[in-house]
Amino acid sequence: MKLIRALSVSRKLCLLALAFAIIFSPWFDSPFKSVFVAAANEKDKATLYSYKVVNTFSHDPESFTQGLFLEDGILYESTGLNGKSAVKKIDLKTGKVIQSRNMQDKFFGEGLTIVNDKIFQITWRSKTGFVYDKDSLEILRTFSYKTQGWGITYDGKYLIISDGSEILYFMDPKSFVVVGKLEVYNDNGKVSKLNELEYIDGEIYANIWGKDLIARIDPKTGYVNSWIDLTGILSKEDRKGKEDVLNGIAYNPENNSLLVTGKLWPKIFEIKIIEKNQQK
Ligand SMILES: [Ca+2]
Repeated sequence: MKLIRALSVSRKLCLLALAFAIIFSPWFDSPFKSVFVAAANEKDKATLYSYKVVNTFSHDPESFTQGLFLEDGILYESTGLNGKSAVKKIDLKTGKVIQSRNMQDKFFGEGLTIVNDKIFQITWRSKTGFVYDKDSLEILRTFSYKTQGWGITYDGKYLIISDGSEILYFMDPKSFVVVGKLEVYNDNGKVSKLNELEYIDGEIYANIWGKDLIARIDPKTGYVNSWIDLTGILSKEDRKGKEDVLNGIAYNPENNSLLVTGKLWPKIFEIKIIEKNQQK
């Protein structure tokens, strides 16, 4: 299914767009698609970026990181695992937990993002999302969705949710209606296992589950414009044996850097992106 993100706020138009996509989805899976992808290759080949660590912060090695967001020097982190899931506010520089709210054992926390004065958090298999007051961490309401929940970010208008596949879902943050879906692909076909997300300056950044790799996705087409290869970022010395995969991207607008960490990683890395001038 190709881009069917409905831009109109009119529910009627959204429904029409969805109907259009459903009707024509087989057509988009036809050879026309490969022609389209080939054309995109000629114009815009994915760039491979590397990284430079500019700062290192401590990270709780017991935190099974699922979502990360930075605002005003405070790191908002969502952690997973049943019985260990929580939403935390952390002083980035000291690593000290300022405030935290544990989730019920039945919930496995996943991504989180901030929209104005509210925190939006999703869960893995419960099809349940939570809206918290950003200051008090009180639960204001819950919402539901039809897929698994992996990552979530906000583009200024819609929540964008990943479910571990190649599809990103665009959801209205007030009505919780999914207004569109985006298939993510590159020159080799669909790009799946999209996990933690961060919307930065007109692009969607996504961890690829199981890899030290971030895709930078064009939100209009779903095409992966470039990759950030984070291979080796957590050194052998920092690996004690139980660290899991990269799974946290936050953006620091103060110096245009990224903050990245992983599940049970002892460190958060502040990085600058460096072009490798290589093709993926
Ligand atoms: Ca994030």
